[in-house]
Amino acid sequence: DDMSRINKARGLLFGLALGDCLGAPFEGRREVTETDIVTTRDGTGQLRHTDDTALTLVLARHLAHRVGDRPRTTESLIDVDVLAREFAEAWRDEPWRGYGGGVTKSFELIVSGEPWRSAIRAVFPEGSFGNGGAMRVAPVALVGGDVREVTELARRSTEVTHAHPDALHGAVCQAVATHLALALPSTEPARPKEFVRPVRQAVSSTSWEDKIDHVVDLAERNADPAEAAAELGNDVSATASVPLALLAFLRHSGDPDAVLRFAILAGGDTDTVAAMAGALAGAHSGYAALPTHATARLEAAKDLHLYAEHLA
Ligand code: 8NA
Ligand code: MG
Ligand code: MG
Ligand code: MG
Repeated sequence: DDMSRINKARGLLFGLALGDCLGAPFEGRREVTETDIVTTRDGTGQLRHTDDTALTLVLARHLAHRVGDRPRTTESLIDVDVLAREFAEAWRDEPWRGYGGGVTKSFELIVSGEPWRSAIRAVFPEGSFGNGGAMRVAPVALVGGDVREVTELARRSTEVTHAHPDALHGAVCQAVATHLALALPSTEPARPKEFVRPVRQAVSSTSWEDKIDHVVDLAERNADPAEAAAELGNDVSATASVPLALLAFLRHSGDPDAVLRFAILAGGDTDTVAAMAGALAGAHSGYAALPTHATARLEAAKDLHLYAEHLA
C-alpha cells in the first residue's frame, strides 16, 4: 500500500545516506572495529555525508522534476546532457565532499564548458571503472517500472561520468537489486539464490554473473566481513565493491543495522559499500526499521524526506 511504499522509498534514501555517513570516517582503513562503528552511530553530532549522498540527491532531484512528464520514456526521465551538468555543478559548489580523482577532473572540464562525452575520458581514455555510478544509482529503482527500465535508467545515469563497462555493470547490478529489494515484502528475508536471479540476468557480462554467483556462495556459507573483503575486494572500483555491498545485504536482510555494520567492518571503501548496502537494506526493510537516533542526525534529512515523498 501507499504507506509501505513511502516507508520503503524513505528507507532507500535514508539507508544510503546513513551508510555513507557512518562509513565515511573509516574510508580507506584496513581494520574497523564494531566499537568504532557503534560509537559513531550512537553519538550526538550531525552526521555529515560525502560525494555518495551528494550525487544521489542530484539524481533524485533530476528524476523528481521529470517523473510526471508524459509520455514517459527513459530519455525523458534522464536528460543526460542536463544531468552531467548538474553532477558537475554539485562538485563545483562543494568540492570538499571527497570526490574521486577521475571525476574531479571530468567535472572541472564540464563546468568550464567541455562536452561531457570527451571530458569523462580526459583522465582515463577507456573510461572510469570506479563505483561512482553505482554509489548514486539507487533512486532510479523508485522510478523504473520493471527490470528493463531500471537497467536502462541505471546506464543513462552512470554513462555521463563513467564510460568503462564495469562501472555500467556495477550500476545495473546495484539498481536492479535495489528495485527487487523494494518489491520484496519487508517481512520476507531475501533468499540469496532467488533474489539475485533477475540481477544476474540484467548484467550483460559473464564475469559479473560469476561475481554474483560468488556472492551467493559466500552468503550461503555465512562468510564474515573479513573473508568477504578478501574474496570479493573492497576498493573504489565497481567490480570490487558492488558485489560486497550485495553480500552485506544478503547476509543480514531484515536487519539494516547489521547490514551496515557488515559493510563497514569489511573495510576499504567503507562509505560507498555501506551506502550501497544501506540503500538495499532500507528499500527492503523501510525507514521505520532504520536506527532513528542516527537518521534524525543526517545532514540531508530534509531533502531525503522531500525526494522520497516525491519519488514514492
Ligand atoms: P573516479 O572516476 O575518480 O574513480 C575512482 C578511482 O578509481 C580513480 O581515482 C582511480 O584511482 C581509479 N580508477 C577508475 N577508473 C580507472 C581506470 N580506468 N584506470 C585506472 N584507475 C582507475 O571516481 P568515482 O566517483 O568512481 O569514485 C567513487 C569513490 O570516490 C567513492 O569511494 C567515493 O566515496 C569517493 N572516494 C573514495 C575514496 C577512497 O579512497 N576509498 C576516497 C575519497 C573519495
Ligand atoms: Mg564518498
Ligand atoms: Mg546476463
Ligand atoms: Mg567511498
